[in-house]
Amino acid sequence: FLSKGNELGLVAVGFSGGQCKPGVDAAPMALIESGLVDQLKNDLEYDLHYDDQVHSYSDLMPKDDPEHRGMKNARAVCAVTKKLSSQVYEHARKGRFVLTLGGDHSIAIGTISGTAKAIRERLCRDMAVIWVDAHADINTPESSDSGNIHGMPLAFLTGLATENEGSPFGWVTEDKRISPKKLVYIGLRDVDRGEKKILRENGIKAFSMHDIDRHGIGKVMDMALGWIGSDTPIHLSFDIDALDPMWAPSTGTAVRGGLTLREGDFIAECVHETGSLVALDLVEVNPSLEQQGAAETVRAGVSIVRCALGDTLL
Ligand code: B3U
Ligand code: MN
Ligand code: MN
Repeated sequence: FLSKGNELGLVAVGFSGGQCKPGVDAAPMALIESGLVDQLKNDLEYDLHYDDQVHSYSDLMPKDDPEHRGMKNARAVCAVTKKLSSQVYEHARKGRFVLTLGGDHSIAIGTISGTAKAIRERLCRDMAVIWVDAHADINTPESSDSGNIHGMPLAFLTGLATENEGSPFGWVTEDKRISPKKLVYIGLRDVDRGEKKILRENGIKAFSMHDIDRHGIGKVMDMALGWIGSDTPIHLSFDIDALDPMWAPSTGTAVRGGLTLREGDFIAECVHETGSLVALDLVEVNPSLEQQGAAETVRAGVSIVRCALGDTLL
């Protein structure tokens, strides 16, 4: 009921302004060159829709981008995510599955706002988000120590941080947001003190690495999907740093003690099996870091996308 046949909208967002390390902008190209698009077309039989001109977003970059509420590059992130939001919305509105290749995680402001609005209009449903990450990415501009917007997307998307019309993120209005009750985390292990308070006070569902150790990933997926409930459209936002650096070393803020490659794939497979997945983001692959590990990090990313899109072993 959710997506129309095998139609897939692909959006490549080589954007790195949500954090300070260059290189994450090269990820979409690296993922595509390693065969991702061919595999989606030939092995998984998707009908791909790219945007006719591959958008570089560079024409959107402001010349002057002073700090705003302590946020770095607020106007650049705003310009890219606002454009991205309408690209994703257009795909989702037509019933296509939307695959977005990042880019740092600030781009989720664009992707999730786009799908949330389209799903609301098309299916009259509130969408759920599964956020797989070592980090909670829910700092408000005020609670953030770094000022990096890739640590804040969920604050804007849930309405815990808001801006007035005319300010950079004033365009993220109610119709483009999700409820904090419809957000589920998997893989957390590096959460700021202010973020823990936000999670507690808003009753946000989170499965940390501790929970995965205690229950196993199978039980955790049952609980995560049970919390969301059946027949709820799901947007999966997958930060490659959820995986242990053993499997995905080439990422901006690697944290040890993470998911195995199989646990990451398993999460993607379980979400696919619900039949309710409407969109996937794959973010924070940075092929310029840890030269040795770049190829295997890209490979891990390709594998997660394939699993989420219905690749089966048997
Ligand atoms: N919570 C920290 C660190 C961080 C968030 N996301 C990543 N790192 N990748 C922050 O900057 O908000
Ligand atoms: Mn993240
Ligand atoms: Mn992260």
